[in-house]
Amino acid sequence: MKSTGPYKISVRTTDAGGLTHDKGFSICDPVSATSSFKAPTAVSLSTSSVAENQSSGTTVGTLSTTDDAHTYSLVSGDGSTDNDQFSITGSTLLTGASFDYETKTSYSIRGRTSDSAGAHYEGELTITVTDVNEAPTAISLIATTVSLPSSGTSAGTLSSTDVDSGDSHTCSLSSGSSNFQISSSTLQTASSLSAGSYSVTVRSTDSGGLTFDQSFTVTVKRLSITAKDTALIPGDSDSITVTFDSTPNVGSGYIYIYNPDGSVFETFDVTSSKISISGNVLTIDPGTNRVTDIGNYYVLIDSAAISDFAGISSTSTWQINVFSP
Ligand SMILES: [Ca+2]
Ligand SMILES: [Ca+2]
Ligand SMILES: [Ca+2]
Repeated sequence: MKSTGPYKISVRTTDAGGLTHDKGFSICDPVSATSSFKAPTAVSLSTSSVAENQSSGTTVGTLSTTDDAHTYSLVSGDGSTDNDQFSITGSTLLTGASFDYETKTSYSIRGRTSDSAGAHYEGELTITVTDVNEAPTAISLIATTVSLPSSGTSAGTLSSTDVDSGDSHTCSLSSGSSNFQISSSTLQTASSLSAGSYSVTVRSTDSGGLTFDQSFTVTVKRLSITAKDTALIPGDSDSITVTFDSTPNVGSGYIYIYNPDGSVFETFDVTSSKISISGNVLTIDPGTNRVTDIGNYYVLIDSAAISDFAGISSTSTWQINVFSP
């Protein structure tokens, strides 16, 4: 194989008087001179990941190649699936959108590097999206109606929604009230509440300290009596009825009717067949037991006998006057 030069030659000129002048020249082999322009053989990126939620136009990294003096572009071909999500300015690769790690974690692009002689190289690049902690987006409360609460009565179980897989949360009371407390993930009443609607705001804090607040309305339900039988005659076989402001539900316990002298006239297990409920009306059927004494009988109801009802513990709350017909 012949040398590729450069070749050095010297040229002499001689005039008519025999005087001379020498000048040196260098000559390159035109074939080997062209072959010294090596085509680029790779395109690489200084950083190939970008955090989610960054604005469009965020720098991913700087493109480089094995040769120098290049221009870069995105071209279609193998691996160009996500070219439309990026752009190139100079040698900088920029995002063309805000990425969401939870939706898509990896993007594929195809880039071309071209040198000044028109030679080029194309390669596939993978851009990964890195996860960033995001705030919880919701808090759910399974139940929001509380029946006959005392302190510590559950108002429901709290759970948090968060796009970050596997994130953990702690709930606390953001505002609202001394009426409630949180034990583990349970919202509880902090005192005995009267019937009505209560607002409470719960804050969920994720493992990264980001928070979300959500307000709930907790309805406290307590049955109250709107009408009751208060008069009987001796030997009366009528049942005794009591009407509540909404449908009572049988719990466990007893209803007692006392004689005027304070002795027990009859005891009814609320689950027995002598107690029936139709709509808002609870009926007590004394069966064959007939009142005989003239005077004021009174009724007591255990606090747990009927759900949502506080019971009757005062002898003066519900008296039935048995009078001479
Ligand atoms: Ca996200
Ligand atoms: Ca995230
Ligand atoms: Ca989170």
